[in-house]
Amino acid sequence: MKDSNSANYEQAFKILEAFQIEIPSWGFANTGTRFGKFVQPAAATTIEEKFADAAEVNRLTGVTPTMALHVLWDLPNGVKDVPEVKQLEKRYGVRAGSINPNLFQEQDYKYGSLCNPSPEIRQRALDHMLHSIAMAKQLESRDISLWLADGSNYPGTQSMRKRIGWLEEALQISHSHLAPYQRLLVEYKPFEPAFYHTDIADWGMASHLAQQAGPKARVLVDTGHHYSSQNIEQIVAWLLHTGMLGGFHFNDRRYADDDLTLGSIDPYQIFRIFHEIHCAQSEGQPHTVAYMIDQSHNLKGKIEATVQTVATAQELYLKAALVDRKQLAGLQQECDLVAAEELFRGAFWRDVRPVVRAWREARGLPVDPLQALRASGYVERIARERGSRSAAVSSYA
Ligand code: AFD
Ligand code: MN
Ligand code: MN
Repeated sequence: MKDSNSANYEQAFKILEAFQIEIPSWGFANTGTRFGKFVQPAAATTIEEKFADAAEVNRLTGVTPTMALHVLWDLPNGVKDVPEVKQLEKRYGVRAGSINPNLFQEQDYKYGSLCNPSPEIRQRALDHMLHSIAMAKQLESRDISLWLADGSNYPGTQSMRKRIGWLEEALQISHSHLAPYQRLLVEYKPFEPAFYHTDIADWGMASHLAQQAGPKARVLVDTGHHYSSQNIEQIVAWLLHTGMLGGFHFNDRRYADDDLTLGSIDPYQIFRIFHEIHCAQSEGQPHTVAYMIDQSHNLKGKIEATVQTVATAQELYLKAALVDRKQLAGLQQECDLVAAEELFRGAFWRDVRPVVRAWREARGLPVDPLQALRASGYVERIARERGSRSAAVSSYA
């Protein structure tokens, strides 16, 4: 990039200036797989520690001003915890971001929450949704980001159609409680923890549910929630075309929802997703697309992995933005396949790290956030301070 005129740098700086991504509170906590957990001395075990870690990531990267909160894990006492969160926002300079209801851990939800055959349990789940929306309002959070684990494990054990009806009703009621500025993001996932059917299994179901819930509902695309051959950027193109794209949970996966660091397996796919968004936005389609990370690493250091994902997202976002869309459209029109592909791939191969480093320097940020994290001693310090506590704590605390 350096060798071309400074206009390129100016263009790239403008693009980077427009990019922000939300980090998940649960990305800093001890987690694991169903086969066990490897606790990390530096893992956060309190909401304050999560805010401190989020503030460190934002200090290093400059593009993560909000942190997604999980209702049960971060606000266990519900609205009573809101004043503490507001204080932490001020103290650490990071805002509460999307609010994630938790309808998958309580024993009552064994056979489902909003889709449970028991009307009492459905009501309990709906009350949790409304409580989550109330908390979001008090925190002035725009997005209520709903992932529903509901489903079944064996054919014939549940009426899938009845569950659709219950879900439609619950989301309509939830939607009616949203403030004018709020949105309900409906996330889909084909499997896990349910293994025969999941009630919101794909983008079509999520889009239907969002459209019938009301005008402030949209679809949330978690990049880990697709079968390995799925063309995610095509799903994104459809959601952009129909105006139903609400945002993303970014991570990477080799099999499905492995929550690996973004771009660690298939960075080209994320580039193609961002390209669809840049195309739509350059054609003037007004989209408020929420970029959020959803990862929680069993092995990598929590903060290191978050910084890695943020930096990777920035680079891929910029690479995709620098595609010469006008020239590409012409080549697509002429069906000049190789030229179109070479232009497209060429943008992906371009090394934007120098211009990202220059942008960071111009912003007074560390040019290499990972290296700055290591040099800061932050992780070693919190490991000493938190070490004894975190060993005793179970996951998702
Ligand atoms: C799990 C689910 C889903 C959800 C996240 C946070 O698969 O992605 O968004 O937890 O609740 O990864
Ligand atoms: Mn997710
Ligand atoms: Mn997931």
